[in-house]
Amino acid sequence: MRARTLVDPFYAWQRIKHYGIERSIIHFLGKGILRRPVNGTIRLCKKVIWFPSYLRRIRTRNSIMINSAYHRFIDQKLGYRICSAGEIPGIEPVLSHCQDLLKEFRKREGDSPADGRSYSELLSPDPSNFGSGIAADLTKHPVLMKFAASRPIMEIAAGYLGELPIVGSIQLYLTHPNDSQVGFQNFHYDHTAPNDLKLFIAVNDIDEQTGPLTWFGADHSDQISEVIGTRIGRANDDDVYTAIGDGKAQRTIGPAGTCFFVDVARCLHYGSRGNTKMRAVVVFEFVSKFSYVESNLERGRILLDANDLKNPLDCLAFNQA
Ligand SMILES: O=C(O)CCC(=O)C(=O)O
Ligand SMILES: [Fe+2]
Repeated sequence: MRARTLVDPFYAWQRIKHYGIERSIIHFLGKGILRRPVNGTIRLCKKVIWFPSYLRRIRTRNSIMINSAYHRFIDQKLGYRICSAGEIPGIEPVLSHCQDLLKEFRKREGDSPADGRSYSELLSPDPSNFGSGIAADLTKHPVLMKFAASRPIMEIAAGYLGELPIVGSIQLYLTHPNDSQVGFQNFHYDHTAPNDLKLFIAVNDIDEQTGPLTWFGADHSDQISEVIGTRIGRANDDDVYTAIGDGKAQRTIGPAGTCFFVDVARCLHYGSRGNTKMRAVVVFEFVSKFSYVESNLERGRILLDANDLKNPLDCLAFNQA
C-alpha cells in the first residue's frame, strides 16, 4: 500500500486534484502555527484585489437586509439553527426534485450498493469526482440553483456571514448502512473559511439509525477546542467527551424537509456513522467570496449564462458578477 504523505507524488497529486492547490496548502499549514496569519493574509489580499466586488457585496447585503426578518436568524454564539419542515419558504420543490433523484438512484442501486461503499454523491461539484458519484452539472438542476439564491436563504446567510456570500457547493449525498468510522464520520471542523455555513435538508426521514449529523454549538466547540486544540484534523470521541461532558451534542433528527443550518467551520461535527438505514441529505454551502480557499463551485470553473442566472442576486450568489 502507498504511504499517504505529501512527499508521495501520487498521493500529493490525488489530493491536489481533490482539494485544489489552495486547500492542499492550507491543509498542510493547518498543522502548523502559521495557519491563522496565512489565512488572514490571503483573505486580506483577496479583498484588496477585488475591492469593488467586496464593496458591492457589502452594499448588496445591506440593501437586502433592510426590511429582512432574518437578521439574527442564526445566533452568532451558537453557529447553528434547526428549523422544522415548513419554516423555510421554498423547500417543497427542492425536496420533491431530490426525492425524484433519490428514487432513480434506488431503482438502479438499491439502498446498499454492491461495491459496499458507505456513501454516494448524486450531485457533486467536485471536479475530480474523487468519490463514487456522478460529477453533476448544476445547470441541469435549476430548482436547486434558484432556491440557493432565493431571498430568504440569501438573507439568512448574509445576515449570519456579514456580507453577501457565494454558494460554495450544492450536494446531494446518500450514506448507506455502514459500520465504518473514517474521514467525516469522526469529529472535525471544515477549515475552509472562518465561517462555512451549510444548510442540510433531510430528503428522507432521519432518526438515530440513519447516521444523523451530530455537532456541538460553536460555544461548546470553543470550550472543547480550548482543551484539545483547534488545529485538529479528526478528533477522537473520548477526547471530545472528556472535554465537554455528555449531553451537549446536537443531532439532525427529524422528518424529511427538516432544515439544519450549521457553521461547519465553528461547530465540531461528524455524520453518517453507524447507519442501519440509508440517509439522504441535500446540502447548500454558503461562504465568503474572500475565503482563504476556493469553494468547490469556484474550483469547478462552471460558467453560467444569462439563462441560468435570472437576476443580479443570482449572479452574485453564483459568483458571476
Ligand atoms: O453528515 C455527514 O455525513 C457529515 C458531513 C460533513 O462533515 C460536512 O458536510 O461537512
Ligand atoms: Fe464536515
